[in-house]
This record gives sequence, C-alpha cells and structure tokens, in this order.
Amino acid sequence: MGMLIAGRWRDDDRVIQDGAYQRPPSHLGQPVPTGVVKSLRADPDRYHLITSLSCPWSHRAMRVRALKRLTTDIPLHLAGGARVQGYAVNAGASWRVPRTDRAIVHLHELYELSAPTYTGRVTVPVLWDSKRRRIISNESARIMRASDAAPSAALPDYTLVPADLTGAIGRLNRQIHERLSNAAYRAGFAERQDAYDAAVADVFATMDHLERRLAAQRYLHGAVITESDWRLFPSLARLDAIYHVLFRCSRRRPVDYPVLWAYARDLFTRMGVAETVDFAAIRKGSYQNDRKTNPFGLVAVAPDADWRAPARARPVGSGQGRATLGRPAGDRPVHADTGLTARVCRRLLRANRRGAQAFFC
Ligand SMILES: N[C@@H](CCC(=O)N[C@@H](CS)C(=O)NCC(=O)O)C(=O)O
Repeated sequence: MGMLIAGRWRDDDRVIQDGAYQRPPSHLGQPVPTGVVKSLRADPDRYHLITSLSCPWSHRAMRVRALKRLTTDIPLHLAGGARVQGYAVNAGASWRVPRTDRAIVHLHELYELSAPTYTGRVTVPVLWDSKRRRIISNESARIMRASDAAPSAALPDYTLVPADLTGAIGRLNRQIHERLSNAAYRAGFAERQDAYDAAVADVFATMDHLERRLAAQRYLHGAVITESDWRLFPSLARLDAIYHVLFRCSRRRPVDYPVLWAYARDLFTRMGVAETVDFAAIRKGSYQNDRKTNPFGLVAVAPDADWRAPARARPVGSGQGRATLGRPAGDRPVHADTGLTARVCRRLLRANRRGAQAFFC
C-alpha cells in the first residue's frame, strides 16, 4: 500500500511483522484541541473532512458529522479510485486544497503539506484545517469525539457520550476495536495460519458476546444510542459484504445472529443512515484496492441480505418502546432513541418537523 517516510512517498509496507498484521498507531491521533472543537461549527468551511466510502473508520466519522448536524459546516471530500501512491483525494483528478492555489492528486500530498517530514501511514479519515493548512487528526475516534463535543445551540444536550457512561463506552469501544473491527483486518491481512486463527477467533467471540449483550437491551449501553453503537455499526455493515469472503471471517454471517442482525437493521433503517452505507462502493473499494489479498480485483457477488427488512420482530427483552424516557446524561430525562432531552425534542419538532424526524425515525 505504501507510506510516507520522512515526507517522501515509498511503495513500502511495514505492517506485517512475523506474519501478523500490526496496525500502526495514528501519528496524528492526539486529542483534538478544545479550541478546534469549539470552532468546528463556529468557523464554517474552515475544517474539511476527507474520507472514503469503503472505509469503516471514515464511516464512523461521517456518521457523527451527520448526527451532530455539522454537514454544512464541515465540507466532506470523498477519496477513492485506484490506489496509486495510496488514496487519491479526488478519484485521481486534481483537487485544489481549500484556501490555497495548490492542486494535489494524492492524499499523501496533503500530509506533506501539513508535516513535511512526516513518517507514517497515509490514512483516511482526515480532519483538515484549511486556515492553518494542517491535519488536525487522522484518527476516527478523535474526530468522532470532537464532532460530538462541538457546541450546538440547536442540540445543546445531545451527546453520544453521556457523562455517566463515559467509562463504560471507553471500555466497550476498546473491545470492539481490538477484538472485532481491527481483528477482522488482522484476519484478512494475516500471513500465518496461527495469526489468522487467533484473529478470527476474536471476531466471533466478540460477535457472540454482543449477541448476548443485545438480547437484554436495545442498544449497547441500554435504551439510548451511544458512540459505541456507531463505532460497531460500520464493522457490522462490512462483515457480510467484505470480511466474510475477502478476510475469511467465515464462521458465521451476521444473518446467523438473530439479535445482532436485527440490531444492525434497526440502526441502518434510521433516517440518514442508509445514505451513508454505499454497499457497492464498499465492495468495489475493498475488493479492487486490496490486490495483495485479491490479486485479480474480482468483486465477490453481493450477499443476499435484506438490510431494509423491518427490525420490529427483534427478539430483545427490553427497551423496545420508541418514546420511553431514560436518564443517561446527567439528571435530565432524554428521548430513548436519541439522547435528546424532552425540551429539545419539543423545540426541534416545533422548529423543524422534518429535521427532528431524522432522529426519531
Ligand atoms: N486509526 C485510523 C485507521 C484508519 C485507516 O486505517 N484507514 C484505512 C482505510 S479503511 C487507510 O486509510 N488505509 C491506508 C493505509 O493504511 O495505507 C482511524 O481509525 O482513523
């Protein structure tokens, strides 16, 4: 895949160690500074999000950007197309870096602009500061948190990380990342049988665990959707379409997990979510760009799974009611599906019926 070494692109990979895939840390993965968080909305068009439709980590960042209504403040750019020198920022066509007269083709050129001696992988998503001409973060977890924390007059109490769940969310996020989302990649990129076996065992042990967890509650932390749900969802959306075949995560398909499968559809059929899941782009991007695992770039036939089938019949013990109230954030009651306080729900409904529906449906 290649990477930047001291600011120069090299078609060199250093991600396999002793036959096992080691995801390198995000070198620009420090927490997003508070000043930036505050200006994400206050300074529209200053920050830009560069993502790829096929990438699960990008998907997480795009989801929170949409949920927190930052879509007009933070323009989105979709990288993709053939991977020559890594990601192309504009499908191979030239792309003018906002607020500059510089035109680039490859994402690594943006990294070089930000940090001329950068050594590391050139990954999406990227949060770009067009004023200071630098990358704020290339770590989806940080971009999600920053987007969630961006102050909003319209949604003052709405958070995906309620204070009383922060610890539990962090613990589950780590488990989902290490033992499912990244474990699928460890399975897919393994060059040794035991490394693959261990990774795939992690994937399905976690799926089994989540199946049990979600049998007792509607979402991962109870009745309210939190950050953990949106960290899990992009991986679930790719399990069938990609990981099952390309990464050999083949013990079971999501449809073999009645609770998880209904949960995934429950999230998928919420307003605005399906629009962020482009299965054709996910499959094309994954099968065709990964020529090491899939040398001829053949795209496997789409699995026969109906993501739009109603999730109503979901065999969950509790938390099925759409408008029941919970108390996840502080002591104010919130809408079970959204985390919005009742006061904000009413205000949104009055101000913008359609917009508010985005959270309820
Ligand atoms: N830690 C990063 C990982 C991002 C990542 O690995 N993105 C992949 C696309 S799905 C990528 O850009 N890979 C290119 C490469 O590693 O060269 C995050 O969560 O943001």
